Amino acid sequence: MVGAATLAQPIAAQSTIRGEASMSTSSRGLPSLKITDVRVIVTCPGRNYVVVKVITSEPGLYGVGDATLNGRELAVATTLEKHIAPLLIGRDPEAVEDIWQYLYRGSYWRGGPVQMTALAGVDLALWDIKGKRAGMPVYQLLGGRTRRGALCYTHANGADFAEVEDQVRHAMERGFKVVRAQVAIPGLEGTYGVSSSTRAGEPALQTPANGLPSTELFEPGPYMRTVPKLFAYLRTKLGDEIELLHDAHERLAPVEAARFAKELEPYHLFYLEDPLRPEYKESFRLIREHSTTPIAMGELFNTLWDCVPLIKEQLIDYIRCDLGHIGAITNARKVAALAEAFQVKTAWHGPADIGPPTHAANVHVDISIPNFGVQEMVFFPEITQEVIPGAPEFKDGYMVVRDVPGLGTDVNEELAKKYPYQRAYLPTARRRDGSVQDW
Ligand code: EZ4
Ligand code: CO
Repeated sequence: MVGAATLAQPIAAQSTIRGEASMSTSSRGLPSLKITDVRVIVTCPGRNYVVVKVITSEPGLYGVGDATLNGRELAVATTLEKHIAPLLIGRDPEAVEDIWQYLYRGSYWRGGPVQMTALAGVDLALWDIKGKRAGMPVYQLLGGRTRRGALCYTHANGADFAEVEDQVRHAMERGFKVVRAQVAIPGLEGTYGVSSSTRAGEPALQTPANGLPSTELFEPGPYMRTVPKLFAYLRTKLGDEIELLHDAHERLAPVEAARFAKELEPYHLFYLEDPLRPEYKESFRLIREHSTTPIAMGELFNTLWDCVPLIKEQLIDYIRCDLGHIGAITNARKVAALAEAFQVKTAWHGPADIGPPTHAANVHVDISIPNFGVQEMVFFPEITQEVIPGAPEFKDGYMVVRDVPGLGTDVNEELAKKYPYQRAYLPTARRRDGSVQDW
C-alpha cells in the first residue's frame, strides 16, 4: 500500500472552519503555509515501516515522519489515510502544538498505541517542516545543544555467558561505553532478546516464514536464577569500567522484580529495564523498597500521564518512552521536562522496529535537554538506509544527527514501492503449562 491518502472531505471546507480562521497566520514575514497532501507509505525494506509524508503549499517543502507500530502497521496506516489526513489538509503545518492537541483530544477516543503512533508520524513530519522552513536542525528549535552527542548503547546477546562476553567485547571495540546484555535461559526455548537463529540481531526482527507469530517459552524461576550469574561472570571477565544493563521486558511479578533488582545490585547495572508490566505503576514501590539498582521503564507507555506516577514518586531513574508511540517530539519534550523536575533522566526506546525519523527525533531531543541519560540505538541495514535515509550516526559511543534543517531524514517513494508490506508479528510467549505470558 503506497500512495496518497484518499480524502473523505473536500479540501476547500478546511478554510472555513469556525473559530480557526485566525489560527492560520503568516509569521516572520513568510507567506502563510498550508498542508496540501498527506502521503502514507508502507514499505518493507528489511522489515515493515510506515512513513508519513506531509506536503505543503510551498513548492518543494515537505516533512517526513515515521508511524511504524510493529505488528499493527496497517491499522496505523489506515488511521492516517482514512481518519487523520482529511483533518490535516488545508491546515497551517507550523501550528504543531495546536495540531497535536486537535488530533489527540479532538478524536474524543484518545490515546492507545495505534492513534499515538499515527500522531507521532504527523508530529515528526511537522517538526521536520518547521526546521526546514526555519533553516535549522530540530534540536536548535528545541533550545539548542546541551551536549556533543547522545551516549548510546547496543545489544549483546548470546546462547551462553561466553558468547555474551564476546558480544560485549565486540561492542567495546566499536567504541560503545554502555552495552545491554541478554542470555539464553537453559530449558527455555527462545526467550526475549535471544533467538537461536539471529542471536546478535534485534529480537523484533524475528518472524517465521509464514508471517504468523512464533511462541516462546518463559518461566521466571530459571530466568531469575540465570541472569545474576551472567552479570557476575561479565564483571569477573570485563571489570567494572564498562556500563552494563539488562532488559527484563515486563515479564516479572512485583516481588520477583524486587528480588531480581536486589540480586543484581552487586554488579552495578547502568539500569534494569522494564521490570514490570506497564499497567502496574504502583508496584514499582516494591522494587524501590528492596534495591538500589537503577530502574528504567516506559517503552509501552502511550501518554504523558502514563509517566506521571512513576516520575513524581521517583520510582524510576530513567523514563524510556518510545517517541514513535507517545506522539513524538511534542509529547516527549513534556515528558522530559516533567522528569527533569524529579531528577529522572531519559532513555528513549531505540529499537529496529521504529524508523529512522523516530531515531533522528530521539537524538534531536537527547542533545537539547538537560536531563538526558542514554540512548538505545541500532545500525540500520543498507537497504533501509536507501529507502528511508538520514538516520543518526554512531561516533565513538555517541549518536549524532546531521546538521541540516529539519530532522535530517527522508523517504525514497519510488524505491519504497519495490518493497511491499509483508505480514509480520512480534513473537508471543507462554508458560510451561501453556498459559499466556508477556513476551
Ligand atoms: O521488544 O521494539 O528495548 N528494546 C526492546 C525492543 C522491543 C521491540 C518491540 O517491538 O525492548 O526489542
Ligand atoms: Co526494552
